Amino acid sequence: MPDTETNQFTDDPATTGRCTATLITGAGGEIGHGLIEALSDAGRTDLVALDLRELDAGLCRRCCASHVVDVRDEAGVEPIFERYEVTEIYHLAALLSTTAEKDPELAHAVNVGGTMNILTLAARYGLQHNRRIRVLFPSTIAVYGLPDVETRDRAGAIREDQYAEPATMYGCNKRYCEDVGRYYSEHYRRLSSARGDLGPIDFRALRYPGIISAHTTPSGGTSDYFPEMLHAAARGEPYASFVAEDVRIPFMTMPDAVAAMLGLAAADEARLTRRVYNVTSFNPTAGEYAGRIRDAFPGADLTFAPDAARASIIDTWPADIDDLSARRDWGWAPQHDLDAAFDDYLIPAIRARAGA
Ligand code: AKB
Repeated sequence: MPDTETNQFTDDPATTGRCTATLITGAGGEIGHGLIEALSDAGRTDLVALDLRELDAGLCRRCCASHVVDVRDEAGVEPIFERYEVTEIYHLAALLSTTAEKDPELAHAVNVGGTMNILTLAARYGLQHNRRIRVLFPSTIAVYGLPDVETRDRAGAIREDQYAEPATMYGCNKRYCEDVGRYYSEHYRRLSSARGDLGPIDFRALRYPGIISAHTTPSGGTSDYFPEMLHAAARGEPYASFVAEDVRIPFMTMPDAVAAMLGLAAADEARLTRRVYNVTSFNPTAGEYAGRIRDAFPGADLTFAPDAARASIIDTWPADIDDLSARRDWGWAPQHDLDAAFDDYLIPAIRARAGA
């Protein structure tokens, strides 16, 4: 896969020595948009973006370079590590749960093969340059596999060590990547006489719930019903939800999802009691979302036409997750509860965009 680089800076790293870089894979995706905006607004000038497609111009201007590269192609990704002194990686490239169920083998190649390439290169170049690269990884509530709806509804808020038996390819992919990330951080090459107390990378992961953005709509996820419903109503279009009114899973806003990843990245490793953390904020039913959306957009044509197959995915996910470990270890706390999500973020941002 050709690597077409768009370098915003004249001081080409190849001639002036290796610039440090914060690598963001899947940069053009939903979380990538929010993360690049937050990092560049915070003054970071070392953002190197990777995606399968060119970044939009606004995002590209916030990065010092952007590369069109397939994370499945190790030979295509490796030049990035040769060209830049990579210090931190946000590895966001992935196929989500519904897409993954349509092509499990492709999902494995992208979600696991792509992650293995990133971990392998981070370890190799980190060891070469005596730098332990920090890798931030978005895992998911899809790593949980509740055996049936009765167990799910009885279980309450799930801790990280409960029911982690995924029932989807996406969940299996993410669960494995969590484990191999921990291996690279704590157990790498156990038989090597040269191994130290810590592995060559500092891997940290968040088990994200559904994420709602005021600005973008995801694709290929099974939690997409809430963003699809909201943005259809904002456009004045009818929407039939593919999940039933009583479906309840944990959610958070995109600003909170980005803040959680930056908070975990900034945490003192010595304070972390685990490498994989739950984070969440609110968990109303799909019907409660519809009610709030109708309040904001009177007359919105929102109905429910459950897709049994997609609903069978979401029935294995928890209705709520326990994020006490994140709150205790590195001070996680969401900015938006349900009321603030609608009143302070979603509706004002959508109205402002409509006005513009
Ligand atoms: C999906 O729906 O697949 C994702 C997720 C919950 O991880 N948004």
